[in-house]
Amino acid sequence: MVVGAGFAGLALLRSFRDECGLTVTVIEAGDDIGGVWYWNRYPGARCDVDSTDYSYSFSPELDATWDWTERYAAQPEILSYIHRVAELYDLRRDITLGVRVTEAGYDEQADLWVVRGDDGSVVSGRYLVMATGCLSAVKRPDIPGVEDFTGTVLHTADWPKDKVDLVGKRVGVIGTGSSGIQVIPEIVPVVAELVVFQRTPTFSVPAHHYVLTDADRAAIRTELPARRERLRRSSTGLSVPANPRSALEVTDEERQAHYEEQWNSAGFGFLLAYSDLLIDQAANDTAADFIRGKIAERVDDPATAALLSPRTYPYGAKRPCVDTGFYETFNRPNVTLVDISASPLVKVTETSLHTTTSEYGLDVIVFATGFDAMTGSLLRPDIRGRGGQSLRQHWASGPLTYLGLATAGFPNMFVVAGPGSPSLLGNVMVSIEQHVEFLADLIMSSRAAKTPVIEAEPEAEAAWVAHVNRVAQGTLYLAAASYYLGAEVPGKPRVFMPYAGGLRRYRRECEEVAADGYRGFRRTPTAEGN
Ligand code: NA7
Repeated sequence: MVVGAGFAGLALLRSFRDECGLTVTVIEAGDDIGGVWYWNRYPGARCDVDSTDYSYSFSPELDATWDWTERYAAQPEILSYIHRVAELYDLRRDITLGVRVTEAGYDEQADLWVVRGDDGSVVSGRYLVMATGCLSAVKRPDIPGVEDFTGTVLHTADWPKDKVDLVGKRVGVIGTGSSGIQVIPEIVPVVAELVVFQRTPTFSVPAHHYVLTDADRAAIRTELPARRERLRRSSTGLSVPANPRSALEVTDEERQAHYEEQWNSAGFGFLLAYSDLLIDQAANDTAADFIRGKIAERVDDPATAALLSPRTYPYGAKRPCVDTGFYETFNRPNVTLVDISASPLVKVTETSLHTTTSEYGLDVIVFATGFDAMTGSLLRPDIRGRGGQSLRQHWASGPLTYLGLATAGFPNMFVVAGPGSPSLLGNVMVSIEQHVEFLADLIMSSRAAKTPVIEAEPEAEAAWVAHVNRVAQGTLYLAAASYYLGAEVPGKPRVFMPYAGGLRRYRRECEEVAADGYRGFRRTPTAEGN
């Protein structure tokens, strides 16, 4: 059984069913497939990674029949792509839509997972793969009085399917992460007034988005196999080359010229301008200063530019953004930036949003406040492993995984793109495909050896968690209150969750584990001896 029919769930279904010959059922909470790309329908939603790189690599047939229209695909086009994949591989027949998994328990006698849905349905199967996404459990801040608001309340990650009319409205957007940064410039031309409530400023660089021409597409097609191989072997899964040099080993002039060049083309890859931006504070400062300088150039009012300039954490330590016209939005007369770190939001009334110092009359409130990241979608259902132990209990002090894929005491349960994997720190598509390949091989080789029950050994899990922590210690990631660190939800354990060693190193670790007879996984026959 697979939970979730986003990119990960669909890749699992195709691989496990069509390549491994397993019987697969996918359970999906949404009324349609697509995962984050189903739910995040807000205006301006688009991928931050080049469409070509943010697509499946398993099928030349699929590649041959699909052409992206833009450098970064918008949400509707990504969803169309997902629908195309489902059609091409006849995936829908094994997907149950509109059922949210509420419980999953391991039956130790039968060695089966028993999964319950919110519609009362019960299904069971030998393997349970959680493909529920690392950014899918929607986070709605608990501001008193929201239910009294007579206007419209929206969340970017749960945007209505029907068109929302924002023309001539007074709109407040809370949050300036990737979603806020995309939705704000998109809606500003039509709204009467826009009030942006910012708690922490974000580092954003220009996306350099453009419509692909026939010539672009022809070039992409020609280089696709080599590009895919490059991505597969890279540390980030991005096609922007990583500069191996230190930011501190070049002259100020040379560095400035390089940043300028990257600024004018790299998009998300700006983070790869030098090799030590995420490990050396002095190196990071050079990039952060450069970006702050650009913000000052793009925003007319110096006080607003200062508010939009991050100063409390290193560039890249929180998920950096790419934008199209975000900073310029604040030069419009109908846009106000409110610093809610200085004056926090305190309440909502029928017509207004209140901070400690002011009241803002609004027709629409947009929460762009993100997710309970990485663990949210895994801990919202009640998952119980051996001896009825709950995952919530097992992970009470933070997620414990082996390779980010399995957790001790929960045999035959796997996670794709979960905590402990590098998925959030690079192109998630490359991680997803690597995880799916690894799991397919692990499961099939275990079944062939008549040891189909697979469980992470506690020692292997402890060693991996320690390794993930050790790798993070050598980076600047720990210097920001980010969702990588569990800081996005009050009371969440402060543990660095993604694997910061990069995709290349992670893939090598997985290959070594496999070559070593899947070291760290205990593989046994079923209780019934099958
Ligand atoms: P993010 O990146 O988590 O951003 C959420 C934003 O909302 C961020 O600016 C937060 O400020 C703000 N926020 C969150 N909770 C609150 C509360 N309670 N009050 C005020 N402001 C709040 O989510 P996105 O949806 O933008 O992007 C998610 C991912 O999608 C992104 O990383 C890409 O991978 C694509 P904070 O920084 O916490 O102070």
